[in-house]
Amino acid sequence: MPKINADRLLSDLRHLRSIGAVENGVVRPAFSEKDMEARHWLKGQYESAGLEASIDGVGNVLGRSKNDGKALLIGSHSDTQPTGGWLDGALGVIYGLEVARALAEDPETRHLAVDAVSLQDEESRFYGCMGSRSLCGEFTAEMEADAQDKDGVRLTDALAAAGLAGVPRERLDPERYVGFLEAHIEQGPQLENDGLKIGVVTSIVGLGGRRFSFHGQQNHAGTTMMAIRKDASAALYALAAAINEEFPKVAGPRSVWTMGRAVIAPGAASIVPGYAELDLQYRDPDTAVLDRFEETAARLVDEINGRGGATVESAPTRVRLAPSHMDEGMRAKIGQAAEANAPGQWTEMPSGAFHDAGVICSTLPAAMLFIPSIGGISHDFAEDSHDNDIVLGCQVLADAAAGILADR
Ligand code: HGY
Ligand code: MN
Ligand code: MN
Repeated sequence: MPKINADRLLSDLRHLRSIGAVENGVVRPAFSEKDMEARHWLKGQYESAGLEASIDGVGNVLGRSKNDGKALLIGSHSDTQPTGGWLDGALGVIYGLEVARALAEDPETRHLAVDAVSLQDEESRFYGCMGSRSLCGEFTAEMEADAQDKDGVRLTDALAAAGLAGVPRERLDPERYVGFLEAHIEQGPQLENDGLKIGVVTSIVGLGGRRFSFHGQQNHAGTTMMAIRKDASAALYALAAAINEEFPKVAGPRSVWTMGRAVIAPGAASIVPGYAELDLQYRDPDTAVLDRFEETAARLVDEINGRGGATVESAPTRVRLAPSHMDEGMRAKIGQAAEANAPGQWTEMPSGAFHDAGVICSTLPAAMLFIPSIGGISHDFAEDSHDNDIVLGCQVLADAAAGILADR
């Protein structure tokens, strides 16, 4: 079976980490100067690995094998959260590069076709999984025209600044591929807590989000009696409390919801706020639960509007991402490779994080593997994994890739 080069793998991961490094983490939001620097570096690495490489019109970096026959696409995303960890996405991108090289260096597998990819804006600066949606023909002109980041930067301007305006956009050809493999850090505590080394992903959560905008009357905090106030922040707090009260009644066993962003304006202690915003994100493996969250939120909004104080409007912050199931045959190949490399130290598990595989599975058979996250921490500068777990995960992926391609 192909042997990955551990030193080369770790050296490339550490080089990618250095692009946008801040303390122990990385700040490389989609289309930022550091993001594009990383993408141009990756394009060079793909070329050095013998792949035909390109950066498409939304920033996806694609390295295509020159070998004949159906290919396996392997990768993830190299953009990061605003305060991102060094492995979220980057692990799967560099694994794709390393697996392409390892199979090319082994006489038994050098005829097999591995394409490598770094997808764009998985972390939703403008649109969650924009790059994989674009590859699958699911990023429409309307979505693009409306897209702007939390600071009001328009996507069209970011594309132009990154030198991508008018650049052709790639589309995945289902005839070319046997499937898509994505490796990722678990971003949770299960593998580490259970003393396991590999997770074979069974399903990926679905995800929805809404932004609530509160419109009140800005006024003096001393002379405006409580009975006549139209306090936008009071309505925000009331809605947030009601969500935390009502959502558990309609939730499933793996439901999560987060209100991670709030704006209260003008944000002064002696002013009754006239405007506020609250972002809500909710996730569940079951579409029916996501529907119930949306129905409950709509009911609570109506109740707030019925009170006569500040009024609230509700709008989606993203196109909902449906729950998805990974390909059984590819999962079995990952399981066989895990058993060969880490006997008894692997498990099948659902993903509470969303991933590009959850989009690409609508176009190609897709599967994922996880490696352990130290302390289960992610989306934080403290995110990390042990070197031996990183190296083991890549070897498992290489063996799984060889197994999948051998059957094509
Ligand atoms: O939020 C997520 O699940 C992914 O890490 N962007
Ligand atoms: Mn992430
Ligand atoms: Mn990720």
